[in-house]
Amino acid sequence: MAVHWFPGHMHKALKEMQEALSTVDILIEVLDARLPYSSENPEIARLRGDKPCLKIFNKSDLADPELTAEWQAHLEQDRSIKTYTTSLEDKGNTKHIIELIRQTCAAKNKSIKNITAMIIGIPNVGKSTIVNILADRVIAKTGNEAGVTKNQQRINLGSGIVLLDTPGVLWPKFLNPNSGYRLGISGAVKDTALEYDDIGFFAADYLIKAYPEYLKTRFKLDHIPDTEIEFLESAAKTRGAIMTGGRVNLHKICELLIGEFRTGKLGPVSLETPAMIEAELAEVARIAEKKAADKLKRKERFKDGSLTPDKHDRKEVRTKKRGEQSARDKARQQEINKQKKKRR
Ligand SMILES: Nc1nc2c(ncn2[C@@H]2O[C@H](COP(=O)(O)OP(=O)(O)OP(=O)(O)O)[C@@H](O)[C@H]2O)c(=O)[nH]1
Ligand SMILES: [Mg+2]
Repeated sequence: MAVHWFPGHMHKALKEMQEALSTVDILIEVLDARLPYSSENPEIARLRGDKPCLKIFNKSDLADPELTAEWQAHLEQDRSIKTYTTSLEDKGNTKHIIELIRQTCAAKNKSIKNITAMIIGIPNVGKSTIVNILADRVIAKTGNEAGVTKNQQRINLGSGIVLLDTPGVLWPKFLNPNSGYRLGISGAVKDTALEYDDIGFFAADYLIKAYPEYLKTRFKLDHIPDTEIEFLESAAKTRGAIMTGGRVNLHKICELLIGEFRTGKLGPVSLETPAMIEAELAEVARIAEKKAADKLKRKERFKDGSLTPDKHDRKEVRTKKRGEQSARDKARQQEINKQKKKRR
């Protein structure tokens, strides 16, 4: 089942962000360092216009450092993009964001004195945590679940900078379904909108190929099986995720695997690479092209009427039957008339 979560409050939050935009000088888009592509909201790119935007890779303590560096180099090939990594573990680094905000705004408008920065991004990526670190006090509510911040909140840092914390938002449809799975695995989608078995299978399939050694150590396995189902079964046995009767509790082992990924217990793991995304987007484009071509073909077939083949066939059969019936009625009437004549 594809992952999908775009409740009404996100639509409202996006609208309110758009309304606040005219009072904002710079956007700080917080991305998840473990999934820099999938955590980038296309709605935000649309909303942003030509406002300066800093892209912050947060939760870098949980991500694979080599892949984080690869992603930064990849995105910065576009010279207008500047990325910056940070994490809860590295508060000194996070504070450096204030300097980056000033520099980026000054580059655009030298005379700017008072700056409003809007912090935006997907749910549960650490926006409010960053606000608290920058403010040096707990001022915004944080929590390890998607959808903690419900409304915009203005925080005056003093010295001419105001931060605007915003609720996490996703977008109506994930064009690349794999991005939906990755967002689900990362914790950006509310638990009630997820099937743990689905995202668990997706995660297991990726992890046995990308990080087999981490799984071997964490789940005390002598070797890594070839398929995700075999891995989940072996892991369930070592972790006691077994139901009465001895069957494997797949739901439980999937939930456990996802939990250990989210808390970093598996090791520093990233869920995507630039090469993977390039291949997936090519596949998405191929499917979209095929769909469009099929639609065009269907249109061509029926351009002379709105009837579907079924309806059309049924109408032909009905007309034929009616014709046969009226021929039979006519013959019967002629026979009756003939008999009448004879009797006279
Ligand atoms: N390991 C790790 N955890 C982090 C980091 N930043 C935030 N967290 C945790 O991630 C969870 C979500 O943080 P929040 O700041 O509430 O996230 P948010 O983006 O404001 O979430 P919403 O308000 O729901 O959109 C909390 O449990 C934080 O402690 C980080 O850099 N590393
Ligand atoms: Mg928040």
